[in-house]
Amino acid sequence: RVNMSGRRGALIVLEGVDRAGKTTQCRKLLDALQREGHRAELLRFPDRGTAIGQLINSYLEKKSNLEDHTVHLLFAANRWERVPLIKEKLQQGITLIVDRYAFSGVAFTSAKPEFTLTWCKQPDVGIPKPDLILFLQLSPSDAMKRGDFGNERYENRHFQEQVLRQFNELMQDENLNWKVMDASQCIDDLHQEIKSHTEKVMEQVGDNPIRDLWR
Ligand code: 2DT
Repeated sequence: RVNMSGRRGALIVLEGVDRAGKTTQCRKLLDALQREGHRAELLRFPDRGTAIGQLINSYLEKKSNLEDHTVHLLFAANRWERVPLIKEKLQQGITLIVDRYAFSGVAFTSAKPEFTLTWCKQPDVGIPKPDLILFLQLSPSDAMKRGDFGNERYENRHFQEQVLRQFNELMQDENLNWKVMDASQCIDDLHQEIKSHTEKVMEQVGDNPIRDLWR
């Protein structure tokens, strides 16, 4: 379908530590935008449906072990394999709501000992740059109150604290449009905030070219 509006879609990313409510908020945002007549679609990373995604899934479920650099590169490859689709949809005027992106990629790997932010960013340099990154902020103790972590890899308090530290580093980058949201508030208030930031950005993108992340 061609894009009659002359306006491209916006690339909206939701990030945050586990249990912050990203997936719930992505769905609510999608519903709200579609109800108002916008063209919007959801993506999530890792995308466990591809061949690479299946390798990642089995690693996360602890059914396989992968060397740490190797799995980092697989997560990045799992984004690159969706880049043509992402660009196509944005050009068609479809707004994309993305549940985790390269920021999770960098935050989770660089939370492991011996990894630098610089090394971790490299494989994602050049993927489409988000127009907006909503960071759902939740303290580790509030996250714990939402119930036990699951059984997947990375789902423990110590590691999540390291991850949060790495996200905080990434948020210092002023070339990116980060908005920090208080994820301890109720679902509907948080949704309204997310929706209003998103709609503002959707207006602003116009026909601006899609930029490259970290380049
Ligand atoms: P969920 O499917 O519950 O979001 O968990 N991760 C994610 C990485 O380590 N690197 C990445 O690039 C991405 C996108 C975060 C997915 C888990 O995988 C981690 C939690």
